Amino acid sequence: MEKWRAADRLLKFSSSCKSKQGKYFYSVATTVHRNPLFSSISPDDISYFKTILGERGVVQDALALDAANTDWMGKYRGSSKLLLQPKNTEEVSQILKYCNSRCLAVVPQGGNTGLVGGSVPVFDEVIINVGLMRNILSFDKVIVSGVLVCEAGCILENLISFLDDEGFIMPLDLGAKGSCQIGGNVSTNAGGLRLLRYGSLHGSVLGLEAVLANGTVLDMLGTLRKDNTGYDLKHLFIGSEGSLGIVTKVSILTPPKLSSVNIAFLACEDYTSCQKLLLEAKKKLGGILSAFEFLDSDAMSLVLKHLDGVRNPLPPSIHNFYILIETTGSNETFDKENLEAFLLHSVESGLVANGVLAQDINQASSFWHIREGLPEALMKAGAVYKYDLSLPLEKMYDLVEEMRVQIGPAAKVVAYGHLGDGNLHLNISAPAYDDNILAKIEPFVYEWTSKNRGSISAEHGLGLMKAAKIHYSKSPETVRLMIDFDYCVFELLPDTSCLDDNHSIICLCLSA
Ligand code: 2HG
Ligand code: ZN
Repeated sequence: MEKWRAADRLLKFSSSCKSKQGKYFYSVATTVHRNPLFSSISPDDISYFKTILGERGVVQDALALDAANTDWMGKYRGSSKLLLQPKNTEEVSQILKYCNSRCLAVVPQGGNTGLVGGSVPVFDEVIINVGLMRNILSFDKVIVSGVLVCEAGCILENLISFLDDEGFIMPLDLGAKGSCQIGGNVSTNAGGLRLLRYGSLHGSVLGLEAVLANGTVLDMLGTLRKDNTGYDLKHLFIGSEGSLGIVTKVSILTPPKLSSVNIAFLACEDYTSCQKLLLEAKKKLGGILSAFEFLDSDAMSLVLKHLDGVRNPLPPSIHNFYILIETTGSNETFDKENLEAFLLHSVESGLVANGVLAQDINQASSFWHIREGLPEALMKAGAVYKYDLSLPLEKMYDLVEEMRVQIGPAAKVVAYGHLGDGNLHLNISAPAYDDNILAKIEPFVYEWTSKNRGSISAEHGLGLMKAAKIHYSKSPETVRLMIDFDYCVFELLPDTSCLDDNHSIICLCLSA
């Protein structure tokens, strides 16, 4: 049998030829082929899983499978016939050990809210959904102050409200919080709305537990701030999208909740003003600045059109850009005065054309709803091509404008994102998926990003959509090392089957 090493696996992804067993996805040259070395589920496999998980943990119901096979956007669809729902780490370990011995491909799944086709099967992989592993194991608010240890299936919003009652907050917040799970957040290194203030999960995750492909449980669930004993391997699991193992538990450092939160919704006439405003906000609001989000006028029109109950808080004239600024601090009077003075100065200096400060919590959440509702509004508008890019701030909007010229009237180019983090969400909205539109977007968008030394995935991961595009953001040597490393992990595991080809049985991503 032909032996492909990991490098060949990536080449397979980038092949554009189509065959009967290949699948074509909404991205140029992403045609993948089912690895013939993988087995198919047999009745004996089902019986075995029932002995580990009981009847309820082995799901073969068509409706449930349909949901688990399909991603949030309805864009990526697998054909798995089996969904497993382990209740603890030991069960995850037994499942993986067995799948490895039988050469059954698996896909780990969390809340299935990912946007790059990483959380659903490509073909008939066994879906391992950790959603039943949702216990909070400990919360230390006294000794180490704010260390939360929980299982991977905890829904982010539940953790947020648990911590709120304890007087703390999650360092991570994102629009999908109602469904996404912390294990998926960690596996994809989700960024979100608070990264500007609290940094990435590489900073706040203190430890984790993960299960490798052969069932080995790696206990790295430390709660220490400092630990320099050898390689800090947890970082490899943060953002590796399930390719090295399934994250089953995490420990996270959570900051104390601060009492004064203020939110302003502003309009700017040009992108240069947005950039200058960010610089000014960093200088003048410094430590209390907790979010700096932007959307352009096409994004605003779209959200007003497609989301019920959303209204523009500013007078009806259309501005070119909108900025949401949030401050979080501990001195109510001082923080509010500080933000008001900043806004006044920004209006007087011409950076801000118009603006409003939220007067109460309802108004504050209605401002956030405009920004957080954008992905849903885009879904309602029709087909959407999504690009999650890190770019140098000064170049970011040039790409949007060039893309508009490139695409013409066939589709709407909508831009928003975490301006404070240099993260653009470039969305191209069309009435239906159309190869002619796609051909205008790709590879242009990737080449442009690469040329400007940006990243083709700022916070969503590579998934199936971008696995073969990694070279646009990483040098050949770096990719080579990643592949060697991945290979090495699996090579070193005793009793690991299916290593000849597509050696990682956990071949795709655990979605947020
Ligand atoms: C957000 O920031 C998410 O709202 C989704 O990362 C981005 O819809 C997108 O492209
Ligand atoms: Zn985002």
